[in-house]
Amino acid sequence: MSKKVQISRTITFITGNQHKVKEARGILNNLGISLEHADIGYPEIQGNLEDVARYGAQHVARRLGKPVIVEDAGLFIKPLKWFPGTYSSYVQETLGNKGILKLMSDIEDRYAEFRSVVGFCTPKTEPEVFLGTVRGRIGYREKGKHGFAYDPLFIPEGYDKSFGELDREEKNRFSHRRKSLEKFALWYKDQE
Ligand code: ITT
Repeated sequence: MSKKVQISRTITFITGNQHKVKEARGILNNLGISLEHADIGYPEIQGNLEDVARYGAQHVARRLGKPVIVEDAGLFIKPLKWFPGTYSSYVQETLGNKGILKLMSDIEDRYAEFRSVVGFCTPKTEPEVFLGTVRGRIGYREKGKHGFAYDPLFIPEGYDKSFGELDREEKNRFSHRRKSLEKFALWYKDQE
């Protein structure tokens, strides 16, 4: 069978977020893929996570002339009509976790999910996207020093601890990022 994409054991992850790089390395190294990191930025178009990841991956793969992944993630809170969602970066920088807790102070329904979409592209192929989701709830206060950004707020389903209270290895076992990257890795290996 002919190869659909050119397989390389090393892929470049384009992100400005060092925490994501550490998590992604932990996940992909276990799956036999090694990651290089480049913080070169890419245009983030208006749209959902898939749109952003698809466009970003294609843009950078063409520009660098090598296979790349990008990842667009967000926290989606149901009683806030899935806010902050695609505005998660902006909201983290402005309202922050304390602002989210304030918005939710009178709200009983705490359901939330983290979503991660990995976009993969090579210079000569069309982009592919892979979605990973983890269900959970928003706590009543920030808990834990691990992780980053929204982690101290988010308590995954079946747990009493927030992502902020789990070490990287434990978060990596079932996080949104684990699921999107694993889907990508399985698809990628199937290209051989
Ligand atoms: P990029 O350069 O890869 O875009 P970013 O930090 O801007 O890095 P995103 O747009 O994907 O990443 O993330 C939106 C926001 O959600 C941002 O504030 C992140 O810090 C936060 N976030 C993403 N993944 C998270 C996770 O696993 N735990 C907690 N917060 C997370």
